[in-house]
Order: sequence, then C-alpha cells, then structure tokens
Amino acid sequence: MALVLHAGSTNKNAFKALIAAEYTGVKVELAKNFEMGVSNKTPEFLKMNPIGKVPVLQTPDGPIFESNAIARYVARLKADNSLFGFSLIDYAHIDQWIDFASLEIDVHILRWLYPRLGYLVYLPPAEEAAISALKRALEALNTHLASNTYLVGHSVTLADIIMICNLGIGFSRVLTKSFTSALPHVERYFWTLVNQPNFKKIMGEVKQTDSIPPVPSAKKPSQPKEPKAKDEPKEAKKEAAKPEAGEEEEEAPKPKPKNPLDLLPPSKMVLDEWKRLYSNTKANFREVAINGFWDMYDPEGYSLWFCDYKYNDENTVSFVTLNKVSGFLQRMDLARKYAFGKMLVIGSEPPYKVKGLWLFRGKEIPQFVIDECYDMELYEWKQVDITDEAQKERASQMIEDQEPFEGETLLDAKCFK
Ligand SMILES: N[C@@H](CCC(=O)N[C@@H](CS)C(=O)NCC(=O)O)C(=O)O
Repeated sequence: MALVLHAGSTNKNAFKALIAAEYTGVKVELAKNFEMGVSNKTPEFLKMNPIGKVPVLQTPDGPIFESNAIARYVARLKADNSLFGFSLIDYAHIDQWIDFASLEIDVHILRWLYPRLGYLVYLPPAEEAAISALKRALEALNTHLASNTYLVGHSVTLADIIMICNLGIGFSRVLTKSFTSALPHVERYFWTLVNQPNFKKIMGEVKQTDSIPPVPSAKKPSQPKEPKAKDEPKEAKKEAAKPEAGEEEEEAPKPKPKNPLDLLPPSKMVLDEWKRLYSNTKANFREVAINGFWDMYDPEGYSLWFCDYKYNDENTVSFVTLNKVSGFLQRMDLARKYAFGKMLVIGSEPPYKVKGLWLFRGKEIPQFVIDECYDMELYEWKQVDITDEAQKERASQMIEDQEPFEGETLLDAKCFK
C-alpha cells in the first residue's frame, strides 16, 4: 500500500520524498483533494503536524513532518540503497550537504524571493544580505562541483535530491542566466540532474526564469519627459538633439515605433466604448452591460482568454493574494490601450484561487505583454471558445463578478480598464 504524502502537487519540499521514492521503488502518493490552507488546518492534520505545515507523511507507525526527515524515511525504507552512500564518512557528507542545501541555499533563496512575492516585508538591505550569502554558498558549491559530478560519491544520493529541489525554486524564480553564468559547474549539475528521468517525472520541465519578480507594487519608473522649451527656435533644438561623435546613439530622440496592434485592420469593436459601458452601467448589469458586451464583441479583432493562477496553493494570506493581483494589474498598465481584464479572488478561506478573464486586441495574447509582464507566466491561459455557451456564460459571470462564482464566494474582484 502506498504511503500518503500531504502536500500540494507543486510543493518542492514534497518533491524530495517523491524523487527519493522513484529511486527506491517505495510507493508514495499525494493525498487526494489536498487543498493548501484548508486540508492542513483541520484538527486531524494538526494532530499529525501541530504547526500545520506541509509536507506530512502518513506511515503505519505514525506521521512524520519536516521534508528532509520525510525524504530520509522514504529512502531508508529500502535497505542498502545508494541514496545514503556506502560508508560512515559518506553518511556524514550526505548529511553535511543536506544541511548546506537547507540552511545555506534554501533559506537565502526564500529570503530573496518571498519579500518580492509579498510574503515578507521587502527591505533592500535584507535582500542584499540574502543575495550575498546565497552567492557565497553557491560559489562554494560551484568549486565542489568543479571536480565532482555529484555531491557525494559517484551516483545520486539524497543530498543531490534535496539540493536540486531547493535549487529548482531558485532557478525558476530568481536565479537568472546572468546570475548563474558565473557558476558553470552548478549550472551543469542542475541541468543534468533535473533531466534525469526520476527527477523529471516529479519536477516536470524546469525553465530558468529570465526575470526576477519586481518589488511589490513598484511601478517601472517612467521615462522622464523632456520639458517643452516653448521659446527655443526650431533650428537650435535640432542642433541640441544631434549626438556628438562617440556619444550614446540613444540620446537622440527617436520616433516611437508603432505597436503592431495599431496596424491591425480596424475592428467594429471600440475598446473604450466597452469600457465606458462597463463603468457607467449601474443597474440591470446583465441586460445592459453583459448583453452589450456580446453585441460589441468582435472575434476578428479581439480575443478573450481565461487565466488561472498556477500556484493557488501559495495563496494562504488574503492581503498578500490581493497585493499580488493589484501588482499584476499595475504591471499591465502598458496594455491599457489594448486590453480589458477582470480578476477574481475566489473563496472565503485560504488558499484563495485567482482566476480571470482578459480581452486582448488581436487574435493572440499580444507578444509585448508576454515579454514585458512577468506575471503572465504565473497563469495558465486558455482561449475562450465563444461557440461554447458554457464558456460564454463563465466569461459573463466573470465580467459581472457574479457571486457565488463556481459555487464559492468572492474575496474580491478587480477590473483592469
Ligand atoms: N521546514 C519545513 C518547511 C515547510 C513549509 O514551510 N511548508 C509551507 C509550504 S512549502 C507551509 O506549509 N506553509 C503553510 C503555513 O505556513 O501555514 C519542511 O521542509 O517541511
């Protein structure tokens, strides 16, 4: 019979035991219908782990919490396996690297990442300290890996499993290529192991992030505008704008390239008209605004998309979840001329689900939005099939922020217009 592991399916701490189980052949399965913030707060769960954190493993001899302890247990269930090495000194080195992965790497990655996700207060000196401690640890790891394929011995051990799970969240959220290119041995080690079948089966395809989450609610500083020199003669202005030899070319004002969306064939739908209708409809919203929307909607010139936050099990604190959504809408400012959106924060208890509906100019999600708004990759995107009445109705309910939505109350609904 399989051992039951209580955690969400994307929890990197749960991956440790699941990967160990792949190596040893022990059967471990995730608890069915686990809901972060709900399942781990029940009295039954708190009996297994009084702190209410995941993962927890249920065993015939009682529960175990702390992910490293769980992974060790799973690995030890199979006698004499290579995950623990073959000598006393191997055991000690494996423990050494497990502690290093947790206390010198994981801690600093999370101290860098969590404030940026709004889970902790963002303080620049604290971030600097976290990054510099992380660099120090990664440089030591890089030096070790310059002459070692694995952390200990000549095959994968539990230390590698725990190290890779911790590095995984780093590579996918904060460790950009420009950061890791100074650590070639860490890069080689990471990409080799995440592509081993036993890792890949659990972790899926890992992608290195190309940007670090911005500081919460920090807007990109807008380009300061040149003050208009009304009295300056035209010729003098031209002279002043000419770059000197060797001067940065970008000093010279260049005409702004047109957004490709402005070059699309005209549409019968005028986005501003819809936004006005949405904002000005106070009564009979369904009849007036929703029906009006479908009358205006032009599938040739626009497309509609559902989005679904990929990490809902992290939405355990209401104000953090709301800040995350507000930050997303602020960063979408660059698409104001080409988009309308509705974001719902669903549920009366954590973890909250974040789902939304977006209308974009053009038949695809605009490339510049994908490129410039990092939040886009935090959501699963699915085009609304407007020939399907159920999808159309779901879209209408989202615009209307109708409660209950899919059987649940709404914590909040935010509109981008
Ligand atoms: N040291 C613990 C960390 C566990 C942990 O922080 N779990 C998070 C999810 S990854 C959690 O359950 N958070 C919910 C809470 O803090 O209530 C381990 O490795 O298992």
